[in-house]
Amino acid sequence: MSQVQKRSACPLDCPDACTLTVTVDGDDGSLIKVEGDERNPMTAGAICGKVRRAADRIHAKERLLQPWIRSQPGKGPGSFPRDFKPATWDAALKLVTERFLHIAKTDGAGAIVPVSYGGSNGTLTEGLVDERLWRRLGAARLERTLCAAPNGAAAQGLLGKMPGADLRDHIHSDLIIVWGFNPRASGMHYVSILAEAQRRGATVVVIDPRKTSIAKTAAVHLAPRPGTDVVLALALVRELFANDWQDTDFLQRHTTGADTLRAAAEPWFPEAAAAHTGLSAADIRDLARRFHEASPAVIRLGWGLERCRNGASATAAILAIPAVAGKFGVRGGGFTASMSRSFGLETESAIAAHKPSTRSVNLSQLGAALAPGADVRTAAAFVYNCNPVATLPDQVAVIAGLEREDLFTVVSEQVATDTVDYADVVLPATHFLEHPELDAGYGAAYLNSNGAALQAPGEARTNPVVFGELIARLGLSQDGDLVEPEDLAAKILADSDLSTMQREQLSAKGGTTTAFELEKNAAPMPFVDHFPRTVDQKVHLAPADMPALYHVRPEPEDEAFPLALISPAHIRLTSSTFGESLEGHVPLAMHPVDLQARGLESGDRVRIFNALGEVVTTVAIDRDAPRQGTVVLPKGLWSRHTENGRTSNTLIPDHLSDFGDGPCFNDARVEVERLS
Ligand SMILES: Nc1nc2c(c(=O)[nH]1)N[C@H]1C(S)=C(S)[C@@H](COP(=O)(O)OP(=O)(O)OC[C@H]3O[C@@H](n4cnc5c(=O)[nH]c(N)nc54)[C@H](O)[C@@H]3O)O[C@H]1N2
Ligand SMILES: Nc1nc2c(c(=O)[nH]1)N[C@H]1C(S)=C(S)[C@@H](COP(=O)(O)OP(=O)(O)OC[C@H]3O[C@@H](n4cnc5c(=O)[nH]c(N)nc54)[C@H](O)[C@@H]3O)O[C@H]1N2
Ligand SMILES: [Mo]
Repeated sequence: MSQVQKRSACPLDCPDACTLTVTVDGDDGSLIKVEGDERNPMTAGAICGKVRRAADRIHAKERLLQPWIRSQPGKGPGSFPRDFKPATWDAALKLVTERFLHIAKTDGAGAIVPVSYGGSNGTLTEGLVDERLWRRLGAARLERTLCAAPNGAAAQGLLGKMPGADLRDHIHSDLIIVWGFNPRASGMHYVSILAEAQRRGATVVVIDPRKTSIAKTAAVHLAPRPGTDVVLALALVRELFANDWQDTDFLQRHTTGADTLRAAAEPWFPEAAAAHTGLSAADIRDLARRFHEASPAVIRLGWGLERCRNGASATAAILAIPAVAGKFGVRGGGFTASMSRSFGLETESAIAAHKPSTRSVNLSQLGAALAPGADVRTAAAFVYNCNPVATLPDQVAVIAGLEREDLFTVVSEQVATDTVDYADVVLPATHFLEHPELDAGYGAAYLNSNGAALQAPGEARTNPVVFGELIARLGLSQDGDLVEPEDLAAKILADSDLSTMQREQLSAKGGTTTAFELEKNAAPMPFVDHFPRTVDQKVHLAPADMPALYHVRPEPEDEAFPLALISPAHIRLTSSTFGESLEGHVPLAMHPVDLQARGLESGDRVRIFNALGEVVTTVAIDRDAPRQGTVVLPKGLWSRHTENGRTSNTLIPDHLSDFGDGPCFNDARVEVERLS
């Protein structure tokens, strides 16, 4: 048997953007193995089990291999494939075209709602040909706020989304605060970076309501109550000013709004912050002192803390800390949040369509938009790059919307997810190894561009092909439309601000390039190589268009539901992706004292409930132990992972964050009781 090695890269929703070598059978092109390679030095040859076992998804029994059309009503669990008949692509797309044209004529095209997120997609399969279709059709505009919206609003307001320190530079740090990030599950290569930094003598501080594996090896672990980070960060800012530890020179030269920030922080003296966060005043004082004294000192900002009513304010206050303390300008100092803006990819002219002024729908409130009594009727939903039944807030409302037999729902998917049970038309989609992709990492500052490593199985088609075909069938094609992935990628790269060096590297290094200057072999540094992308290139500590920033919204307190529910990443899943291969029910993790108070023992069957609904599963004492008063049921679970088919999302309210209109997954408050 001959073997052929192909280059690829992982676009899954993870900061690490691993470069891959895919070994295929030279005769039939079938997959032999997927390995990490060295082109991206952060991958350094190692990848996670999810992608090493890519064959499990590619050949899953749940894999969709042909289009299907609903033949009888019965939307809901078990409907697929029971209520469906196999169809040709022609018949399936004909039906979609007819229904869309009819809706456009009767309700108006704004009644058609695209439902996509695309965290696990690069630029070629999300927001490109699909976006061209929705704009030209005049479909509802989707606000893709499901993740990083509060974080993004804060990073935009303060810094114009300036990328922070390169993650690999953290090995030079003396103090690293890992704040609301769990790399063991969410981006494993940072675990080795932390270990290397510790070996070199760095102090690691973890701020997380759970004692995660990195918290166990850290010098300091602070476990605040979920959603209280804004107060902790403001208290640290206050301590810096109160002790005259602020970097006055940096504040004057590189920031605006320091006085406003200082005033907002003023009420949060350590004792007040301790009462609010559940930490001790001594620990808060100690952390401020450590951050002041250490250099280089850096904050690795995760996403756990943005998912609440104060999410943008929390992110903003944390991003302000290194500016106040003057921690920039040294390698391994400052902060690292999302690195996704390292490459300035520009898609507008490849999309080639104007944004219509149709109604907008916030993905985080899809349930409300689909409700029968909604202000504007939604007549059709086209789901792709998203698994709304598993991942959106207020699951009960989302399901109620999708159950409507008068809603025409198209689902384009790789595998039969819970959402497929609510479809009218099912379209089989390609896996990332089966389509070309162009993707910038949001942790590792790498840009990957590659062709398909494998042939698509059955009749699976790539997103650009499907949306291109729909554009043609709907009569929306225009001369000069780019449709081939290679042409689209070339156009996007031509329009981007990649340097000549990066362009050369991209072709020479087999489809991967970095934000590094090769000659220097050193990553660009904030306030040395680049500056905030605000109008005056300064940090806007109190952005003019965010006047209510740092106003602390109170706890979503409810005596009947005293436990805070958080739903962090599961190590075996990527959001809900790979749910098909996770077996058994997933337990709720609880603190021993909370178990005891309810007469519960590990392994008991329980009902987790609030006013929105209930989840039935078991309880356990988890090794990533949550603090007292906080319970954990991971995100991304499928209906098969609990006894009653509901997941944490059933318990999550659909109110939005302070800025960015993001979901507030961590504002869920619940009670737990034993079932016999
Ligand atoms: N294996 C795997 N990897 C993933 C994902 C996955 O689902 N599985 N998801 C990907 C995606 S979409 C994203 S956005 C990233 C997310 O990556 P992370 O930032 O790691 O996101 P989470 O797992 O949601 O939360 C991280 C940590 O924050 C803690 N946390 C929760 N609430 C709070 C809070 O209020 N304050 C503080 N300080 N900490 C809190 C949680 O206990 C958790 O340990 O990971 C990506 N990588
Ligand atoms: N309870 C709770 N829920 C959460 C969160 C939380 O903290 N708590 N966090 C949220 C976060 S951080 C995120 S990012 C979201 C993610 O929410 P989603 O985007 O809904 O989650 P994914 O599992 O990434 O779903 C992507 C789906 O797209 C499919 N897909 C992948 N590639 C393609 C393609 O090329 N074409 C087509 N047609 N389909 C494709 C995959 O098979 C997968 O089923 O979930 C959010 N949900
Ligand atoms: Mo995410």
